[in-house]
Amino acid sequence: MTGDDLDKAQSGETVALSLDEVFALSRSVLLAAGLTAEQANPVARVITEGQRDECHSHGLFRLPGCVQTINHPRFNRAAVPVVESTTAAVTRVDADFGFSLPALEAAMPRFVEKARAIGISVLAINNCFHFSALWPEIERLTAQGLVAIAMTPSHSWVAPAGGTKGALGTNPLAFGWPRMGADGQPRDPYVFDFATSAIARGDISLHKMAGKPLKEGWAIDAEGNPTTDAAAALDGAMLTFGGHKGSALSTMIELLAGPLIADMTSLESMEFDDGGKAAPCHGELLIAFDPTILGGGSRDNQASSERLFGAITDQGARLPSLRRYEARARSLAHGVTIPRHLYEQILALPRAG
Ligand code: NDP
Ligand code: PYC
Repeated sequence: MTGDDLDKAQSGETVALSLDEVFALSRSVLLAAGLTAEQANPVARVITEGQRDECHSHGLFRLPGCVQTINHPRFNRAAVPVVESTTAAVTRVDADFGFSLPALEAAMPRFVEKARAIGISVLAINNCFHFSALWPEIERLTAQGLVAIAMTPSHSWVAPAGGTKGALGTNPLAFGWPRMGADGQPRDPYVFDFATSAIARGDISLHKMAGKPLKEGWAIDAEGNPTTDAAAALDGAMLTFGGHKGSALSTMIELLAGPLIADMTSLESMEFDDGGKAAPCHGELLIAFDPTILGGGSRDNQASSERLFGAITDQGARLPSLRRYEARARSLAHGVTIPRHLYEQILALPRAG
């Protein structure tokens, strides 16, 4: 907790929670909403990790939306993921119309084992409701010494470059590279995880709640005019980052984590939702590489990657995830603070036990 956070907590604007309290609160709300413990535990863990790393759009803020998702008629509260080992490189897991995270957990051992055995492993998650940031799963893979990529569509809230209506999702893309310190000990991995929209939709909602204007270039209103008003943006369409480049990258994610793995695009996910305002339901694609096999040991991949990271940081630029790692250290030492209105919104939800 920073000094500023402490002031706000003392003035009553925010509420201080330990990480154990964040997990217990999340779990009890998810159980009361009707999830099994097998579904609730991985979801509560990722919400806690999001709050711990001060990723406010994907921490406790997501809990009311998870309850809304669980109450959607197409959500399966008793979902049991089914893992299918398709080829030497490919694993598929059917999430059974539950959340993505329990399916990922069920498939993870086989996914990792295949990367270790043949150097590359592809995991297709199907039929999953998806609300979470991708870096927690990327970090699970880098912790095993693997290089990893993950991507997923969402709902069609985002206009393509040159267009005026939602056709693409906010489609996150995440990448992780494991790092070793000079002492041979693992250090925080290089990880980026970003929406291919100019900003995550969750952040637009947070701007609306805080009454803050959006940056120019993030969104257009329902008539297709540029807007910095969060409510108008939520009714209109978001824009991709980087113009036509983000638009193409987002389209690639639609194709790879949609039709390629026989799952829904963001357009189809939005139709499937049928106005229920649940988290998007679709597929997710993950790829893991074992650097010891791909590099064949012919070159010190850590020395050259560290040289590259040094060339970035030595000129004052920062690596992605540094903000998160600093927030994590703070939260592990002192817990987190959340806005009181969010805490009260969560306390108003039914809780188990
Ligand atoms: P941001 O734009 O805030 O950050 C994107 C990435 O860039 C992060 O890895 C961040 O690291 C890094 N970064 C930010 N600023 C800098 C900088 N100055 N120098 C170097 N690196 C920097 O995130 P988004 O709004 O695009 O996305 C937020 C989250 O939303 C993601 O975790 C994503 O997975 C999630 N999301 C999930 C969706 C889903 O369907 N499940 C859909 C869309 C988004 P750091 O965190 O350390 O700042
Ligand atoms: O913030 O864009 C977003 C988002 C969509 C699904 C989960 N998060």
